[in-house]
Amino acid sequence: MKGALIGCGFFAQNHMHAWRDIEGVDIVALCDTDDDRLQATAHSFNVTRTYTDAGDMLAQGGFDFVDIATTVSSHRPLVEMAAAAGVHIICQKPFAGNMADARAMVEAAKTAGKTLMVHENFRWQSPIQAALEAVKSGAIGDPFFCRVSFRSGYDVFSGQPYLAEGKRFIIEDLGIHILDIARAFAGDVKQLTATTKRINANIQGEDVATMLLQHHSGVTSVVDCSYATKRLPETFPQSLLEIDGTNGTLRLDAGYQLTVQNTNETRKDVSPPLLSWAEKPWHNIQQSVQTIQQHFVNCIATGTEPQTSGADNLKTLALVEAAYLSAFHGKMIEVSDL
Ligand code: NAD
Ligand code: 89V
Repeated sequence: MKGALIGCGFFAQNHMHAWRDIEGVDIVALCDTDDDRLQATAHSFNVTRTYTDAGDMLAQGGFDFVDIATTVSSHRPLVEMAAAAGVHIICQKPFAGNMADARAMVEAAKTAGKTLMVHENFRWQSPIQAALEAVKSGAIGDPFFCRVSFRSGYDVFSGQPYLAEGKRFIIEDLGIHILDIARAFAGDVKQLTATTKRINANIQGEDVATMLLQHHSGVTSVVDCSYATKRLPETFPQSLLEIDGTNGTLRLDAGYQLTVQNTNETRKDVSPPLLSWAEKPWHNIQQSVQTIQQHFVNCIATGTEPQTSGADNLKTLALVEAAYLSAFHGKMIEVSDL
C-alpha cells in the first residue's frame, strides 16, 4: 500500500516512524507548505517526491491513501481534495473546528467511496486497551460510573506553540481524546455539562475543564482535564481511569498500574512498550500512533469501517461543541441538538 503525508511538523515525525515500521506500507510522497520542514522530513525518511502544494501532489497521484497531519484549519480543504482524487484518508484530530465542516468531510469521503478515519489515538493506547478488555470481559459487571482524568503541568507549548494561541485550548486539543475514551467505555452521550477555567495567564484558551456526561447506556461519567496541575510525579501523558461496575471496580492509576477488584483483586503493570524510535514520556502516545495506523491499514485491506472513522468521530466532536456551549451558557446541553 502506498501513502502520502501532508504536513511534516512536530507530530508527523511520529506518523513517519510508525509508517516505516508497518509492513506493506511505503510513504512515497510528502507535502508541506514550509519547504524547510518538508526537506528535513524527506531527508530523515528517505522520501524523494516532495511538494509544497497538496493539489499538485494529489494530481500526480501514485498512492492509495493520504495521511493528513496538519492543524485543524486545513483539514476540510485537504480532506475534500483527497476524496475528489479518489484516495483513502487518515486525518489528525481535532477533525474539524465545527460540526458543519466535519459533516462535509464525512460526506465527501462517502461520495468518493473511500475510507476516512480520524487519527483519534488515545483510545488505542495499550493501557486503555487493557482496561477496555477487562471491562468488556465482564470483570466488573455492568459499569455505572466512569471517570477519565488527565491532569498535568507538562509544558505542551514548547513543542506545539499554536496551543497557546487559540481561543479554544484544552477541550479541543486534549479533552477531545479524553471524551473519546469515555465513549469507548460507556457509549454515546445524551447530555453534557461542563465548566472551564484558564489558570495560565500566558495562553488564550482554557486550560482546565470538568465535564459531566450522561450516557445513553445509563452510565454517568466525569471527564476532567487540566494542564495547570503542578504535581509530582508528573503523569503526562497518562489518562487515569476509575470505573465502578455492578460486580467490582477497575482503576488505572499513575504509572500504568491497572487494578481490578471483584471477588478477587488483580494488579497488573500495563506500561506501554518503548518502541525503538520512541522516547519517554511520549512513548505511550507514540505506541498508539503505530497501533492506530496499523488499524487503518487493516480496515482498508479488509474493507471494514475503522473504529475511529470520520462518521464515528462526529459523536466525539459533538461532545467538544457541547462542552464549550455548556461552559459558555452555564447549562446542560442535549447532545442530539448539535
Ligand atoms: P505543526 O504546526 O508542528 O505541523 C503542521 C504542519 O502542517 C506544518 O509544518 C505546516 O507547515 C503544515 N501545513 C499546514 N497547512 C498545510 C497545507 N495546507 N498543506 C501542506 N502543509 C500544511 O503541528 P503539529 O503539532 O504537528 O500538529 C498537527 C496535528 O496533529 C494537529 O491537529 C494536532 O492536534 C495533532 N496532534 C495530535 C497528537 C495526538 O496524540 N493525536 C499529538 C500532537 C498533535
Ligand atoms: O495529543 C494531543 O493532541 C497533544 C497533547 C497530548 C499535547 O495534548 O496535543
